[in-house]
Parts: sequence; structure tokens; C-alpha cells
Amino acid sequence: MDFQKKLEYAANKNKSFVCVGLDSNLDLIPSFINKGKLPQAVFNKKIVDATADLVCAYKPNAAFYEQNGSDGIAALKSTCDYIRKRYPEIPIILDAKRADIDSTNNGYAEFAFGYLKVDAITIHPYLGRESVESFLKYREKGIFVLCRTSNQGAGEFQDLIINKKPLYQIVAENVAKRWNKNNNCMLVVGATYPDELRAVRKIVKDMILLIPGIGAQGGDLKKTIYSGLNSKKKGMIISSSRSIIFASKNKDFAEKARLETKKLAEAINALI
Ligand code: OMP
Repeated sequence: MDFQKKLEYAANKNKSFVCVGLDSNLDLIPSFINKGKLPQAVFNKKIVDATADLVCAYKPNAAFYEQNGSDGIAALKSTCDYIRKRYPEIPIILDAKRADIDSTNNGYAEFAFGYLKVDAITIHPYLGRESVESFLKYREKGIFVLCRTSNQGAGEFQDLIINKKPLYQIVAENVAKRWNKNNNCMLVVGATYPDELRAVRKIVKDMILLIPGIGAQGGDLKKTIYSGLNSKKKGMIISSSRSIIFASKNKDFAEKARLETKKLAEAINALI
């Protein structure tokens, strides 16, 4: 099943727009888990078991695994395998923000789609369409292109006016018009900038938007939902990491993660 179909199925089944970000920083996971083998994988599996009926996707961020070398990569692989086997209906988005010249991208894509077997990846657009063909050619995968990011300094480049338009809007236009030949492109827009989110939504109409920034980064949920929904009242993946997975550092961490996920999913559904 291709990424978008899988996403739609999981979102409908679980009635959820919520993606749980598996940003399982080894320094922040409960100390009683941290002592065993591949603690990040042990932690993730418990979070996944507690939330799998409440989400539309999972998004592990590669940074938190790479920082721990081979054990981190093994934990990431073990997490992806676990989700794929136990919850095959739920798509995995690898947050890796890759993109380089073509030959290098083949290596990145092979790691994500060949080795980890994830359903989607995040990439940045800076090198242009020709270079990211190595990702776009995977028709059945989701390719999330950074468009307007959630960080404070996002505007330094992304808001620069070129031909009377901010750069992030040109990214949205190009991805929609020139990059999306295989209908597998999507955009990343931060919840911390609802006005920019609305502007992107006007450009891409029905395209799926990955929207991080709710929770720890303080994005406004109501403004995000009203700005991000498409004409079918769909088209959003609302991703939150720390406020869910680190809701408790005690034995009840998975239970608390479930509560936070449920709270967010219900709050979103109440606004639609
Ligand atoms: P929390 O702030 O803990 O919910 O984590 C946000 C996650 O989303 C992190 O993994 C970030 O790397 C990622 N993210 C952003 O925070 N801002 C962006 O603009 C884009 C992303 C992303 O691509 O997911």
C-alpha cells in the first residue's frame, strides 16, 4: 500500500490526525529503562503499544538515534521493524531532513526505504528538484519537503522576497507544480506560524501537510487546524513529540503518553 493510502486508512480507522514523534532522547527516557539493552527501542515499543489505536503515523527523528552510534541505529531499526510487524497499518515517517547531490541521495534513500523500510522521509529543498529525483522516484513513498519551518529563525531565508513572493511560497508552488509528478510530495509547515500555514494551504489546496510545533514549541492548536485543513477537512498530520513521549518520567510514562495523545486527538477532532 502506498504512503498516502496507508495514512488515510490509519487516520480513518483511529479517527486521528495525530502523529507521535519518537524523539527518544536517551538522556530523557526514564532511568529504569535506560539501564538495559537498546533502551530507546524498549521505550519506543511501550509508547507505540500504548498509542497505536490513537495515531495516524509515527515519526522517529534520526538525530536522536544517530547520536548514540551503532546502538542508536539498531534501536531505530528495531523500532521500525516492530511498528511494521505489529501495526502494519500505521505509516512511519523518518524525520531525517536529507538531500544532497544525486549519488549521495541514493545512499540516504536506501537507508530509509531499503534498510529501515519506512513509508516516508523528510527532505529539504535547497538543492532543487533535479537532485531530489532520487527520493521522488519512490512513487509509493511519502516525500515531505520542508517549506516553512517552526523554528524562531525560520524566516532568515524562508521569508526572503524573490519575484515579489517569500521563498517558502515559491517552494510550495514548485513542489506542487513541478515536483509532484508521482503524486507523492507533501510539505512540512510549522504550527508556530499559522499565517504562513494558511498561505501555504492556499497554494497547495489538497496536499498533505506535516505540521510539527504543537506541544513543547507552543503552537496554537485552533489557529493551526483552521489554517491547515484542506477543502475536504483533511490533509494534515499534526506531529508532537516531547509533550507526549516525555509526559511522565515514571513507571506510568506509557500511560501518560496515551493520555496526552488521546487529549490531542480529541481536541483536534472537536475543532473540525
Ligand atoms: P516537539 O517540539 O518535541 O514536538 O518535536 C518536534 C519535532 O518535529 C522534532 O523532531 C523536530 O525536528 C521536528 N520538526 C520541527 O520541530 N519543526 C519543523 O519545522 C520541522 C520538523 C519536522 O520536519 O518534523
